[in-house]
Amino acid sequence: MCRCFVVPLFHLHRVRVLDMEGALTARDRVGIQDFVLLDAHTSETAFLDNLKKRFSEDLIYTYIGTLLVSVNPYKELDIYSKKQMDIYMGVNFFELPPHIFALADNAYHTMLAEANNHFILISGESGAGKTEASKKILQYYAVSCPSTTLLDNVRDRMLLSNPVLEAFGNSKTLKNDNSSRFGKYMDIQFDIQGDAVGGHILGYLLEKSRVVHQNHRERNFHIFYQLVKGGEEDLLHQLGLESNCQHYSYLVQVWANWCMLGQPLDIQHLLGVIASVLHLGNVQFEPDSKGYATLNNSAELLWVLSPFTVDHAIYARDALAKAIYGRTFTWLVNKINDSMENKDSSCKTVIGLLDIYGFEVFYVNSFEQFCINYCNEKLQQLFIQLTLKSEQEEYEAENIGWEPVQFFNNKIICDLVEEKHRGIISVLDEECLRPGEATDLTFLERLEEKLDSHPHFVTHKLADKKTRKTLERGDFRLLHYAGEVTYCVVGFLSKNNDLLYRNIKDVSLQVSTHVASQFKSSLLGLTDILMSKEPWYVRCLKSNESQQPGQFDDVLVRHQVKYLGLMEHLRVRRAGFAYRCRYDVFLQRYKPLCPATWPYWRGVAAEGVEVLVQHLGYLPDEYKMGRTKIFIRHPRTLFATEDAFERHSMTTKIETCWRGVQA
Ligand code: AD9
Ligand code: MG
Repeated sequence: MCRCFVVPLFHLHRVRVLDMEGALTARDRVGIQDFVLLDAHTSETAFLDNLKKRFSEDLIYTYIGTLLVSVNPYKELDIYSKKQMDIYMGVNFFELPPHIFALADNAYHTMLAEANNHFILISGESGAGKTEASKKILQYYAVSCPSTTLLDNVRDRMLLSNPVLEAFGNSKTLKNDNSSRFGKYMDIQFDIQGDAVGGHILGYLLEKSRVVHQNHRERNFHIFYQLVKGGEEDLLHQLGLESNCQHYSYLVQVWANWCMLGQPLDIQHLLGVIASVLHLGNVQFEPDSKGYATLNNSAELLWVLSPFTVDHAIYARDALAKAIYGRTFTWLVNKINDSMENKDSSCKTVIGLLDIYGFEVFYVNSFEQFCINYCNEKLQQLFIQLTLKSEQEEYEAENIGWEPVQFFNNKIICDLVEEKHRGIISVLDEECLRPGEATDLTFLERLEEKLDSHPHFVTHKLADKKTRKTLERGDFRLLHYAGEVTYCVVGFLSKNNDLLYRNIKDVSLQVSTHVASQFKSSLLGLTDILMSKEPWYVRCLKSNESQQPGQFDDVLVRHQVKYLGLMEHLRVRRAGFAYRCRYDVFLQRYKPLCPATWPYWRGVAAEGVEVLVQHLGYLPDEYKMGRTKIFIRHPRTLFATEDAFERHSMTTKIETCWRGVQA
């Protein structure tokens, strides 16, 4: 029988099982817990092998330095209990196996120690696990941070805001049964003692078009099914609804489960509005003798008289339904904010959580995918700027020379979308200012004129012979950082206009603006919010397309590793120095390895470290002494030191045991 000693290693994020009979070590079996410590010339294949090895052992988290990579397991893992939270509370990042709680805890303690604001950027494609990750983080703060009864109320509301917003903003898509159809940024507010005292949410671009149209095998927003299938009989009667989803043109399938927040009266009104949207969907039109639309059934909760053709009337009906739903969603976000916002000034710092729709590629991609993918480009750009910036700043602060790293900068694609006059959004807005003349196809022609030689923009007309075969005449293709996406221009103008016909606006709504530009400015606002805070990253990977547990699709994961720039991030983290550690921490761990530092070093920690590494035989090229930290160039140097430490600990343990036996 083999005997194993499990030794959790400080800094190294790996639990090594020392197999006394020379069998498989844990490192071979469960992989390395931090990619920074993989071999210096890690290939993409080695990177994937490590992820896969860990995934097969249900170890879904791996670090790249302080960035957390998470692979969606598509099954419940017993790693999110209160007990697990307690284990991670206040423990050094590197002492325990990688976990979303470790990242949440570290952001929290750094925020307290440095009294500054932080944010956690969660990214990855649709279905990769972003929303689940953000919920785990929120739970961690709500459950683990110090508490008073007064605050429990606020925390409950913060937790409750999730299912409520998901009901109104999430839906089943082909990629994800619970896909977020809006972007969410949530500030969790902390007071000076570190109590979570409030929250504030910003919502981004709800996919309103889903109210009136869903792709084959997709659904409308959950709330409709929850109301129709889960609403009590009295309520349904009052709202004039039937408990049969098939009855409503805007709905296709069933959804149960119902959760709400707020005052009873608000809820009643809210449900009334939701019901009116359903009724609106059932309003049918017929042409009269002059060709004008007449209503052939009347909507009881909202109705409009209009000299429209039938097509125009349907368009107006759907536009009204989308606008009502969009505004209801904004109202709901405001209501939730009112209920959990901390109004007194005791709130000191915040941790922002960003969970935004992931990069999407469908068989047919429209305006919505264009906005969603543009948003992901912006976040990737921010990630590049902040990673390089923070790395560079740390080197400068520590007086260590900075060595530039080559990486793909997606700024060129962001510019392609957002540049003034020439960018796609500008061209779209200009076309929208030519009502009656401009069409989706003239928009495409304008793009072709302005972007004919752009390396990331292709259309049927601009493509070479081979590529042309893969493009329809009404398409344009963007070469995103995450891969190619072909967009069909149909509907771009009307969706960008998001205009309601004049008389409807007069009845119930105010003037609306072009959506893509609005979205662009709200993204710029978000970028400003994030740039003023310290970043933490969770990169979520989708393990397979069929949402099955235990399946690791190599091609799919490799693609995500590539476009999320994980290899580049690893290179940045390793630029010059793979590892760094504060002098006092380093000395505390390794001082037993040198007679001059054991059991105490009475001088300055930096000098103790210098004596220690000299004793260990570090060559001058292998490390640098910064202002507060030692920087080590290669993982192998650290591994050698760690091995020496393990041998030392083992010898000490055996000696202690032996003395015990003798005594
Ligand atoms: V989208 O861009 O909103 O379409 P997300 O948010 O990235 O997408 P989501 O968090 O909704 O994906 O995860 C999709 C599904 O994967 C969840 O409904 C869970 O069934 C599953 N999942 C994700 N993360 C975990 C996890 N840590 N443990 C278990 C998970 N299951
Ligand atoms: Mg989501």
